Amino acid sequence: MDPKPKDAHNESLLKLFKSIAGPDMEVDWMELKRILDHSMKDDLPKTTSYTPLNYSQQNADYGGPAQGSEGGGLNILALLCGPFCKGTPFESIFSESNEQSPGNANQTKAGGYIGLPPVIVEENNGFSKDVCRSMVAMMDVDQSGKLGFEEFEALLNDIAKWKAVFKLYDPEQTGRIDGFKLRDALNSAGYHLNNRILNALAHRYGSRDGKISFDDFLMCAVKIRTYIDIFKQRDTENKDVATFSMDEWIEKTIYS
Ligand SMILES: [Ca+2]
Repeated sequence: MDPKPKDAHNESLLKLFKSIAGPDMEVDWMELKRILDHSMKDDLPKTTSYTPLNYSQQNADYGGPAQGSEGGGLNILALLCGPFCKGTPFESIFSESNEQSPGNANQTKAGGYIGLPPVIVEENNGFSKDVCRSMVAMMDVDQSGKLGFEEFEALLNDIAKWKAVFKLYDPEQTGRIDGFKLRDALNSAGYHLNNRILNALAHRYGSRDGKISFDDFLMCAVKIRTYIDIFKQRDTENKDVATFSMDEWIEKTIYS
């Protein structure tokens, strides 16, 4: 038996790990984001825009860049905060925004909505903070808050496997797969889940047009893997039954 190939692979992985981790020899979520953004930027979808729900195309009038760039956020704030801010220095902020767009200004005679630009979801800033944090939390067996070499190696192995699976169902490399392919993709990754779970995952990780992007798929897979592992640690006799106290359950799942 010749252990060389594995050693060589291990050696280069250790080198990579050291360069990412720095002197503390552990990878935190920001370091993970940096390396994932760098090495997988082509696997992520580009910026995507979604047409607003109930959007009436013939009434399309974006109502000027100022409103558009706020995405209606200030109006909602005014609605929610206006009454609470009466008599405070913040009152003027909300009353100004009210003047620009009084109550029903967004609704046309035909009942269509104006002043609503398409929803733009920025997907070109790399992996989300949340995905990176979750990946660290879920692989962080010793709960140090960061990934040591073995934890990092395990994560990279999983990512490599899931990336290969994702590519199978995204042959044109758009960075997104159809939600209805999620079952097949997860089956290929070795996870056989019932319809209720698959539906929940499609709602949780899908976008408005029912697509699931690569980083969301990774998150979904990490989560499934982690929760199955937590369960199996307690289901030692393989009976599909595990027992936790509430404290234990919260402790096992909260850092995820
Ligand atoms: Ca750790």
